[in-house]
Amino acid sequence: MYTQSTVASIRTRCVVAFKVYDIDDDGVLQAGELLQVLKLMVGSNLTDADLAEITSRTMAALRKSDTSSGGVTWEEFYLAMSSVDVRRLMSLVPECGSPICDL
Ligand SMILES: [Ca+2]
Repeated sequence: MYTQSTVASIRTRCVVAFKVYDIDDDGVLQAGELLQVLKLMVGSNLTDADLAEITSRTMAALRKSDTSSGGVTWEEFYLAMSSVDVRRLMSLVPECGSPICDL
């Protein structure tokens, strides 16, 4: 059970993560954006085929509705992130104070 402050922290981390992934800032996470961020995160440790597979699976897991763009809305993203061990997942997102949080 999360405390109210932990829930707020999780939401803040989700907001930061969504902003990182939503490169064109249109409010929808597209597969191409997720792929670009994953490439930056893993460098050459995975093949393009592996990254495409991870992107496809992740988008399918995040998407709850059939949006016209095929992307993932903020609401879908937050709902998905709230239903898993978010603290563990979001440990990949740097703490605020790092340059990536200055979005
Ligand atoms: Ca976008």
